[in-house]
Amino acid sequence: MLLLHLNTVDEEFWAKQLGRLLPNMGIVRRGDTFNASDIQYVFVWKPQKNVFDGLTNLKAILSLGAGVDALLAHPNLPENTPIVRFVDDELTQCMGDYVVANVSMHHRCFSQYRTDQKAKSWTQFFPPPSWDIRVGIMGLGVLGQDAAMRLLGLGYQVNGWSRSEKTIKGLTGFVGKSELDIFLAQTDILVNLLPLTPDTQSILNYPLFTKLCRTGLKGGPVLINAARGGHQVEADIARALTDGTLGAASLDVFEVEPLPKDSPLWQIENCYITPHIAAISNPESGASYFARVIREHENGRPLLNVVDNRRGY
Ligand code: NDP
Ligand code: OXD
Repeated sequence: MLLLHLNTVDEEFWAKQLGRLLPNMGIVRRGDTFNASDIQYVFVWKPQKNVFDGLTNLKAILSLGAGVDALLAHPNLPENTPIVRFVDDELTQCMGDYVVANVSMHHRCFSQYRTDQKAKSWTQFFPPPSWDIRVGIMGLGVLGQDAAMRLLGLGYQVNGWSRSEKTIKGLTGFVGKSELDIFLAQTDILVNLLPLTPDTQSILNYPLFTKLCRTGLKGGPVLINAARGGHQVEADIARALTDGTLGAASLDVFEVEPLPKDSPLWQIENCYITPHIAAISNPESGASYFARVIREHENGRPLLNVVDNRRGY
């Protein structure tokens, strides 16, 4: 039996989609009558504290989030129950779209021309070709690799930083803490697609911004963060954008969401804010992914995309 525990999304719609795809699996929602000990799979998004109470026969926890930092911090997370995270083509495509749009916007100096337009100023500056711009992607997982391929296809130079070595055609990879500074020194536009873990918490801070390359983009290096607000120190971003250490930033995620009304980031001209919308998936393709996970597992195959709880992603 599968229990749905999805907050802030249309749980009923997900239940219908999954019911259609898994006709032999009992599907229940909170409020339905069921025996907690019959639940084999629980599908969660922003779970409440009591979600796992009585679920003594769980085979897996299914996470609607691709990022599992909040789930891993759940106070009652059952030990030793595998967590399957969300990996989905539409989500990946949307994230790539977000990254490409923001890299292009900053590379082509749209914010400068917007300012000039408001001032009715005709000031010619020709942005360099994309092959002169170095984009550095932190995190070369599902989303980072896809964004890298998309940017390579547009002609950008792409570097990546990850925990383990990667061989990706056309991309220069840097590995671990010891190579972080060399990676940053070769980065004009920094894209963060790391998971939030104790190692990556607050990694986007002022000292890190000072290590980015200052010569590639006219206005200074750019930060794009579409991963988690916990990666960024917002006071440092505000300071760096104000004193020119950063030329601009595109932020989709924040330390506190929704971003509080009194955050200085709202007022900073060269800060581009979106409300955690970089990537989402529709329930049709999401349900077919989770139905496949369950179906294959019920047929004796290993679970897909299982989180390594010790690593934190
Ligand atoms: P993956 O788990 O597939 O990839 C994570 C990558 O980060 C891997 O390459 C990993 O290295 C690297 N990494 C992890 N820890 C470190 C470290 N300490 N130092 C260097 N590299 C590290 O994640 P996804 O690509 O699927 O997703 C990334 C994040 O994007 C999610 O965790 C989530 O927070 C965020 N997200 C945001 C969304 C939004 O709408 N804004 C939507 C979806 C996701 P290695 O390969 O060596 O293991
Ligand atoms: C996710 C997200 O992690 O939407 O899936 O942020």
